[in-house]
This record gives sequence, structure tokens and C-alpha cells, in this order.
Amino acid sequence: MLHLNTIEGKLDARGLQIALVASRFNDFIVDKLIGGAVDCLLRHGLNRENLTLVKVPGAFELPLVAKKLALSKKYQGIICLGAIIRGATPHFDYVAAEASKGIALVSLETGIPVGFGVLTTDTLEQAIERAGSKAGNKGVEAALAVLETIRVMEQI
Ligand code: INI
Repeated sequence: MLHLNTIEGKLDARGLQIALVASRFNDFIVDKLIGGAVDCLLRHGLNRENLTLVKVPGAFELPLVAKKLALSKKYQGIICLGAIIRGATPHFDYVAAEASKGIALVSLETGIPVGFGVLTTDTLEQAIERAGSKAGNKGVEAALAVLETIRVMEQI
């Protein structure tokens, strides 16, 4: 086994300021993602007073608000949460494309880790599966990814 100089992030939220941005659209699902992310962050040592929740109308609005939060320099990490469910509407493709592209851009342009906790599913049932039932909770996954990335970025 080679001994490499390895940089890894500890899942330690102590001392951080974190913002969650969550869409109201499909709030029945998104509330589960918020609950998962909050529980995960607190269990990893985040102080409740250092966690801010911002609500937006839909996933399309997540990037703009995430960008303003990132530029404020008040938060070391931002977690975007939403649920885009295809159903019968072609609207899905536009909203999903803009949300994913926009969130990635915010992170790249500002240098602040921005988590993509946005479900993109064909059906409501698939969304339920990923919001705290048999396929886990995407809000938890996004929170863990942001924590790890913050700690990796600090070491580079
Ligand atoms: N927003 C969502 O967050 N999820 C969806 O499934 C969705 N669909 O399917 O339409 C959705 N649309 C609203 C969109 O995000 C904007 O809020 C709206 O277009 C106004 O800009």
C-alpha cells in the first residue's frame, strides 16, 4: 500500500455557520429533507444558533438566494433543499436543469461549498423513498457532503 499525503475532511460541524435554503414547492417532501439536514448537522456538533433556514418559492429560486448567502460571507457552507417531481409536466426539465446548474455555479463562483439536496424524481413515490424512507434522506447526504467539503477546503 502506497503512503500518500492525503487530505480528508472530518465530519465536524463545531464552530461553523451554515445556511439551509429550502423550497416551499412540494413542502410535504422538502420538510423531511430539512428535518434530516438539521438533525445531521446538530448531531455533528453544530450549535443551533449558528443554523439559518431560508425559504424560497421553488427549486428554480434556490441558486439566486444561495448566491446572496454565499456572497454575504457569513456562512462557511450552504445546503440547498428541494423536490422536483416530473409528474406530467415538461416544466420539470427546465426547473431541474436551472436548479442544478445554478447551484453548481454558485459554489464554483464563490468558493463556498453548496450542497445539492434537491430530489429530481419521476414520481412522488420515488421522492418519498429519498426523503427519509427506504432510499435514505437526501437532506442528510447533502449536509454530510457540505461538512466534509468545508473541512477539505480548509486544508488546501
Ligand atoms: N418547483 C419545485 O421546486 N419543484 C417542482 O417539481 C416544480 N415543478 O414541477 O413545477 C417547481 N416549479 C416551480 C419553480 O421552481 C419556480 O418556483 C416557478 O417556476 C417560479 O419561478
